[in-house]
Amino acid sequence: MISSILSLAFLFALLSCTSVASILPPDEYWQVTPPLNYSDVLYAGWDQIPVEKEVLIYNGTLIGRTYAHHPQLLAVGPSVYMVHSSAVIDEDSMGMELWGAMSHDGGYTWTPSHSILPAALLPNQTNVANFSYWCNEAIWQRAIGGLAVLEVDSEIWGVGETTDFFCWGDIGSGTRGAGRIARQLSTVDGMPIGDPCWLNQNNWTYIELYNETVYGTEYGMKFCEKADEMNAQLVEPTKVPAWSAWLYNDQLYAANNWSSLQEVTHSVWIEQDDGPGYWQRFWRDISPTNNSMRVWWEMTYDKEGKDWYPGIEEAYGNKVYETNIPDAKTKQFLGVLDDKQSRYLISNPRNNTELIRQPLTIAMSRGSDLSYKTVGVLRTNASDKIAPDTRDYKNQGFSYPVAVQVGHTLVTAYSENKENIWVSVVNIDDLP
Ligand SMILES: *[C@@H]1O[C@H](CO)[C@@H](O)[C@H](O)[C@H]1NC(C)=O
Ligand SMILES: *[C@@H]1O[C@H](CO)[C@@H](O)[C@H](O)[C@H]1NC(C)=O
Ligand SMILES: *[C@@H]1O[C@H](CO)[C@@H](O)[C@H](O)[C@H]1NC(C)=O
Ligand SMILES: *[C@@H]1O[C@H](CO)[C@@H](O)[C@H](O)[C@H]1NC(C)=O
Ligand SMILES: *[C@@H]1O[C@H](CO)[C@@H](O)[C@H](O)[C@H]1NC(C)=O
Ligand SMILES: *[C@@H]1O[C@H](CO)[C@@H](O)[C@H](O)[C@H]1NC(C)=O
Ligand SMILES: *[C@@H]1O[C@H](CO)[C@@H](O)[C@H](O)[C@H]1NC(C)=O
Ligand SMILES: *[C@@H]1O[C@H](CO)[C@@H](O)[C@H](O)[C@H]1NC(C)=O
Ligand SMILES: *[C@@H]1O[C@H](CO)[C@@H](O)[C@H](O)[C@H]1NC(C)=O
Ligand SMILES: CC(=O)N[C@H]1CO[C@H](CO)[C@@H](O)[C@@H]1O
Repeated sequence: MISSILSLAFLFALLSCTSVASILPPDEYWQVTPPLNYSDVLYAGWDQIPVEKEVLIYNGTLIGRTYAHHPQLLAVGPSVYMVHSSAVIDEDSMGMELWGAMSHDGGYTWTPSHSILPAALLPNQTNVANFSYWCNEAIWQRAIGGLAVLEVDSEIWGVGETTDFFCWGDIGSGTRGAGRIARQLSTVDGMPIGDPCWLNQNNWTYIELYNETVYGTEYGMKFCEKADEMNAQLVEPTKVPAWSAWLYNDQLYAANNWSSLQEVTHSVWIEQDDGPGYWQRFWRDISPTNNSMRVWWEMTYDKEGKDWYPGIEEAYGNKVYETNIPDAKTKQFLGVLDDKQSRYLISNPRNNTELIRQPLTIAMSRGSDLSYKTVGVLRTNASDKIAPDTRDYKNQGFSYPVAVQVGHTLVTAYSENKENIWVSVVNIDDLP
């Protein structure tokens, strides 16, 4: 295949000019045993990872807001903060809000989830109309998704990404990012403190009339005083978020100039005995047709990550290569344990065209072996009672994983059927 010949040429070029040893060819990353068993629809042939606790943070049906995805986590000592998106019916639909909860005990118990960034609606709009209504009326839908939780000067801030949908007439349909909105969270109960404020805006912010929503009329469209500090964190390789206005408004293609990529993972640092260290991360293939159903791979020697996205925002010229890691075309999460040696990939490693997002698994790559050799099931067998949406975008399964280590446990969060938000606490010793 042309793409693998090119990636081998690229790797060979790296080897010959820097004489490093431990760069694993991307198509050798997935070496788990036993291999994926496609006949085992729930477990894919793998064992369940023991979990210390499963906590339902947000029950969409119970709350009457049946859409929820994009959880994000931050741990500060034993406190864990979460933000996630919450919409009344549909994915990324008019009035989607940032919600969140917090735990004081390493993820075992949580406050009820509550609204952090209110719906961005014009005075004549409500968030209850369905997706087709807004499309038929040719009205922009302003939606806010979960992006990050940050600590700045001992303050905790929840950050949402605007993801605004258009769907009418000659312009077709798509998403435009209008910037990031943040709000400080109480370290006592996770509730919002003070007004929401912006980390960045662009021309869409005003075209979509955010200035005539509560963000203008009540909160004055103001930038956060600490916007520079937060923006600086959000370009650090270990913190670059999965989404951005640029990723929504433009395209980022892989090295084959064809595969459309989004939802970049955080980076992990790889030390080498016989060469310089480097950052490594993965991307999700979001190509609407001819999707590779594979995870995509990227690396850089630049310690500050200035020579790749988001330091560079270019559609072409990105050195991102296809791996052999199977993928259900869903968001994944890459992290490293506090030992700095054990890399974990939380994903739906099953290339099913039915878009059933289970099992949700954790695969491990340990020490100098960069391949993923062991894998276990974090969660599977999602409820088949799914509250209806009007976009047909809901999928059975567990998706949008994130994780953070707290002491000797890995606190993970994910969405069930894009409507419930769960946390699973896993003892590090129980990882596969
Ligand atoms: C694959 O899964 C199916 C269904 O669970 C099972 O019957 C079969 O024995 C498994 N195959 C292997 C090789 O384990
Ligand atoms: C969510 O709440 C609904 C309504 O009370 C209930 O039927 C459902 O079982 C709950 N879901 C979970 C996962 O507990
Ligand atoms: C609300 O007002 C805007 C202009 O401010 C208009 O474009 C829109 O059609 C109106 N109706 C709804 C339901 O948004
Ligand atoms: C917004 O700005 C981008 C470039 O920054 C440009 O491509 C786009 O056309 C602009 N949109 C409008 C409606 O002016
Ligand atoms: C909001 O911004 C738009 C675009 O710049 C402008 O046309 C409109 O007058 C503004 N609304 C208010 C209330 O300032
Ligand atoms: C992709 O496009 C770049 C120019 O932007 C070119 O240098 C490169 O050879 C192309 N790669 C493939 C696989 O076509
Ligand atoms: C599908 O993708 C492959 C690369 O992964 C490319 O070679 C092929 O031309 C693509 N097919 C179509 C129909 O675009
Ligand atoms: C899957 O869940 C259903 C109920 O939701 C239960 O009846 C069934 O036993 C579960 N299957 C497995 C293999 O756990
Ligand atoms: C969406 O809402 C409209 C009323 O505004 C209704 O006629 C239509 O059936 C709804 N569509 C779906 C798929 O629920
Ligand atoms: C490329 C790839 O991983 N293909 C697999 C996709 O899933 C089918 C089963 O549904 C496997 O047979 C393929 O090998």
